[in-house]
Amino acid sequence: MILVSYGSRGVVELPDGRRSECRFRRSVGRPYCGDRVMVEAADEHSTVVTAIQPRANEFLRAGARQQKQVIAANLDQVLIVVAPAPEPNRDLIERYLVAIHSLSIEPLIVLNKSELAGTGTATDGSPLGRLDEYRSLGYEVLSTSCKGPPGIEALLPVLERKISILVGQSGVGKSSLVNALLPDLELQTGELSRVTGKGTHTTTTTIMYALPCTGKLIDSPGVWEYGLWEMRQPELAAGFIEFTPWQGLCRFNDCRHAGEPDCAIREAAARGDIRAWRYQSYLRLLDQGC
Ligand SMILES: Nc1nc2c(ncn2[C@@H]2O[C@H](COP(=O)(O)OP(=O)(O)OP(=O)(O)O)[C@@H](O)[C@H]2O)c(=O)[nH]1
Ligand SMILES: [Mg+2]
Ligand SMILES: [Zn+2]
Repeated sequence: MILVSYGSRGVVELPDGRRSECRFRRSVGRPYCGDRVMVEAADEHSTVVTAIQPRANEFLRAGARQQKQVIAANLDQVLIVVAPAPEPNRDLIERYLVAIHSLSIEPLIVLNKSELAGTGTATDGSPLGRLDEYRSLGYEVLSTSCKGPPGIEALLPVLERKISILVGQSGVGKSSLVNALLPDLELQTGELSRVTGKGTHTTTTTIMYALPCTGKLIDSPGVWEYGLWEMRQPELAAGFIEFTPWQGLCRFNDCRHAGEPDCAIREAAARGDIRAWRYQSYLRLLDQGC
């Protein structure tokens, strides 16, 4: 399994658990974090990837220049990390939920820095104030803190025996969570920030770690905006899971739910059967080219 991939080189975990530096051959293609690969010994200390196994899934994003970026492969679940500071951008959680739904894997929402939460976010329409509404839609929402109660205990059972990735805005504490979950691991975050006194150390590479509980945890670079990669309208609508009971009930089979007559989904939103802010979010994502 590939733990880190940068350019034409990376680190691979061998079947016996040892780690080895490896090179990628251009003819084999570039493997990504989480890829299962075949390797050959190159010399005493390094290996060469000779084949990449077919992927169960690829977690993608559209890069800054609208190019396809593979963040990681073969995931079991994605943990969307949010925090009271920095506050999530509008539609960020929706974008992640839609992308994760399209891979048929489990999303979880993690409110980190939860010791800072508590005042003024309950009903003000901010993404954080809506965490209870995500819960009532059926999503699992967990609270953590790396600086005090409730700590990170809530994550332990959900990470067991799974390959999980932490995603979210820069500075919400993804690397701090990894650090807290792997007390024996010398991560640059924490140590480095204490030394430089800068307070933060931005992650630049996606890295997979082995958890003591036999799961794997991937830390990823924070984003400013999560860009969906080539999402078509039906996929987008499917990612809004509460639309499901009304799918197929619109007058037009190819209804985009954006103002067409006799649109069951728009009517459900007008009645309040679909939350208006979720429907508005759908319309914005649709407008942005889905
Ligand atoms: N108050 C508080 N601060 C936290 C908590 N978790 C992390 N931090 C702080 O938040 C800052 C950013 O933490 P990181 O772990 O580097 O954040 P990140 O999400 O990995 O950021 P990127 O790598 O840029 O994506 C650091 O100064 C941490 O000490 C928390 O639970 N509470
Ligand atoms: Mg980080
Ligand atoms: Zn419709």
